[in-house]
Amino acid sequence: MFKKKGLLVSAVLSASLILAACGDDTDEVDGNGDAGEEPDTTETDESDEDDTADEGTATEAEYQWDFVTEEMQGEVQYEYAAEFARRLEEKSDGAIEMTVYEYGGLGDGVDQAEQLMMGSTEFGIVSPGFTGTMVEEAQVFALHFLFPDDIELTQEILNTSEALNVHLREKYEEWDMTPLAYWTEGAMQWTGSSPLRTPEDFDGFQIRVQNSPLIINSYEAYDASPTPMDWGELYTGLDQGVVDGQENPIFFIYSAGFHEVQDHMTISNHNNYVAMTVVNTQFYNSLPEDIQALIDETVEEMREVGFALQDEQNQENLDLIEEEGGTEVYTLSEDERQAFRDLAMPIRDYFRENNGEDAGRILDLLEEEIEAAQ
Ligand code: 6CS
Repeated sequence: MFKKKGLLVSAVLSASLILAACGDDTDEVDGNGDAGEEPDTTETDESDEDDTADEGTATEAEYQWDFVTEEMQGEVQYEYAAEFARRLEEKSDGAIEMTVYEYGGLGDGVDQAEQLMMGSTEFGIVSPGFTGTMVEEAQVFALHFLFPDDIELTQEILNTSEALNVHLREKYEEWDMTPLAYWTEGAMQWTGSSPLRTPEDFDGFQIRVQNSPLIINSYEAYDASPTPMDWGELYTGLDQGVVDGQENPIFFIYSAGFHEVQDHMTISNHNNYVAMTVVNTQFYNSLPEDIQALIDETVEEMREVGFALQDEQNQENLDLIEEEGGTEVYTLSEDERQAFRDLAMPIRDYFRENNGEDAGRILDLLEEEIEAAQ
C-alpha cells in the first residue's frame, strides 16, 4: 500500500512549528543545552544541575544534549544519529544522554541549521543546501559532476579532503558550526512529471531545490525554473503540480513517497548528496578534553555506519520503486550526461567569483584532491 508520507510530514512540521513558536529555544550554550521542545525519543529533564540525585530518584545524566536530523525514523540521517547517540551514551557509561529529533521536531531544515548556529541544539545533521545563505563557500556541494561517480571514492575524498575538513570547516566555524564529518547519502537522481533526458527537457521545468543560491544557478544553466521549498511541502507540491520535479538520492525519493506522485525517474548521478555531522562550536570547545575525545572517536566509527546505511537503503529502495512500477526509471548514457556536464562546468567559475573570498581556494584544492584520488 502506498504511504502518503509527504502529507503526514507536512502535518507534523506544521504542528511542530506551532510548538516551537510557543517554546523558548534560546538556552545558553553549555554542556547541557536543551532546546526546550518535546523530545520524541528518550526523556530529558530541564535541570542543568549536577547529579546529586535525591534518594529514591534515578541518577540524572551529567550531559543532556539534543541531536537534530532532517529526516524521519528509519531514514539514513535519523538512524545515523540514533546510533551515534547510543554509542556515545555507552562509551560515557551513561554520563551523556542524547535526544534525537526527527525532521520537523525543531522546525524545517533552515530553522535547524540556525538553532545549531545559536547553540540551542548541540548536534545536528545538516545538508549544506540549508546553509547556502550563510556559508557561501559551502555551496561548493551544489556543483554538478564535481565528485567521482564511484561513491566509495567520493566518501574517501569527503573523509580526507583538506579543502573540506580544514578550510571549509573554518568557514563554518565563523558561524559557530563545526562540521565533524562530511558523508554521502548517495548519488542524486531526478524525478519529474515528464521525462528528463536532455537539457532541453529542463526548459521551463519547475524543479524544487533546497534554499541555496548556487543550486538555483546550476538549474538555471539548464534553463529550468528552480523553486526553493522545504521537503515537508514537496510531496504535496509535486502532487498538485506546484513544481514539476525534484532531485534526491533514491532512498529518500522512495521513503518520502515522491515516486508516488512522479511518473519519471532519471538515474543521472549528476551530484552527490552530502550531509554533515555538525556540533555547535562554542559548545564543543567548552567540553572537557576526555568528552571531546569520546565525540571524536564516535565520529570516526560512524563513517562506515553512515556509508552502509545509505548503501543499503539506496539499493533496496531502487528495487522497491521498480517493483511498484508506477514510475518509469531511465538511466542516462554517458553521452547524455556529457550534455549536462558541458552546461554545468561554467558554474564552477561563477562559484569561484561569487561565493565568498575563499571559494576559489577551496574549489581549486578540492579539484586537485579529486583528480589525485582518481
Ligand atoms: O531534499 C531534502 O531537502 C532532503 N533530502 C534528504 C536526502 N535528506 C533531508 C533533506 O532535507
